[in-house]
Amino acid sequence: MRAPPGRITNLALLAALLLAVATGIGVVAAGSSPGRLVALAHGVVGVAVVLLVPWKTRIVRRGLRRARRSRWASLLLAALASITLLTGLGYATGLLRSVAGTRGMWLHVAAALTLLPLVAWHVLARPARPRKTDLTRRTLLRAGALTAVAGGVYLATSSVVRLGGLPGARRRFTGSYDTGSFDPSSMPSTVWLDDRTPRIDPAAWRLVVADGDGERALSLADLTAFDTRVRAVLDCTGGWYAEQDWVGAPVSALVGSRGDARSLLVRSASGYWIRFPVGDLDRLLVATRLGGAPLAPRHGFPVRLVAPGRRGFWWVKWVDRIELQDTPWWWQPPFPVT
Ligand SMILES: Nc1nc2c(c(=O)[nH]1)N[C@H]1C(S)=C(S)[C@@H](COP(=O)(O)O)O[C@H]1N2
Ligand SMILES: [Mo]
Repeated sequence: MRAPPGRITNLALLAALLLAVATGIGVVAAGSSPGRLVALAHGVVGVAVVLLVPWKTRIVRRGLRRARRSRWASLLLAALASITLLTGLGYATGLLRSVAGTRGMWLHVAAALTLLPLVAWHVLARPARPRKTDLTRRTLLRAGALTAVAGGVYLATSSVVRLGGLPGARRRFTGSYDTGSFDPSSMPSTVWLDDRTPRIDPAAWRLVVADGDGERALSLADLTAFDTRVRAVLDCTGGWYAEQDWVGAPVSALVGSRGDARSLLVRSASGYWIRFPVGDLDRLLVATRLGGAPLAPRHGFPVRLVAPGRRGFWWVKWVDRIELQDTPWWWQPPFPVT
């Protein structure tokens, strides 16, 4: 394709970046199969950004010749964008799983989050204003061609990964790699942001259950009396997953009258909390055991939530209260804030 006018390239790049952010957030949220499509879209959008790089480079060269003082910010932006793309591609293929002991997925997300304010500044400082006349058949054809080529390159890359037996072929659709399945001692333990393992005295600890009938405090012995087994995949947005056998009490056996409740608030002794749609209730387990043994403190002792089909950040550790509420489940920050 002949190079489009610079303004069109800039607008295309901006559109691709916005899509990359939207689908990226989608992948972080996705825990079950329908999320596959979002992950696929994220990959294709990433390739589209790479395809736009040669055209953008021409614009950047012209800009640099003007030697503006803000050029350092622009170069930083370019560097962060490259890191985001390289760590994304590296983690997806498995060619670059970690850098200096830090998981590539984490670097990808961190670079992308740092990039966002810079992109916002860049768009404000050098606005590429769309014109009504941009929406020609030609532009649409170009956009279609770019999407098709990006899709083709994505498919070709994933075939190479599969046929070449690269580690990337063994990751889940979320991008995560198996780390310690059926071997709890080699399963990583993570916190979402800055949480800490609280010191808990199991004898004094209680799980408070609040529902339409009031509040009850259950002891650890009350909970270990249950032995429902659930095999489920814990998939952390940091890029690893582990399938394990969990044993504990089904939430549906602990809560009584549901009344008109719309959500279940699950709170940790650490202050961490998350709200589930009430429709999830029958799938949730308050786990007391992992792989046949009591939970390790770092994995949530005395009890932690098991939420099959949901990403790791829903699996609240060190649970001390579950409460049915009338509040809709989406009435919470899109991701936990601690
Ligand atoms: N209380 C609390 N529970 C939490 C978190 C946290 O920060 N605090 N992190 C969540 C995240 S992001 C993940 S991936 C899983 C990790 O579980 P693990 O440490 O047992 O592997 O716990 C979840 N439960
Ligand atoms: Mo996580």
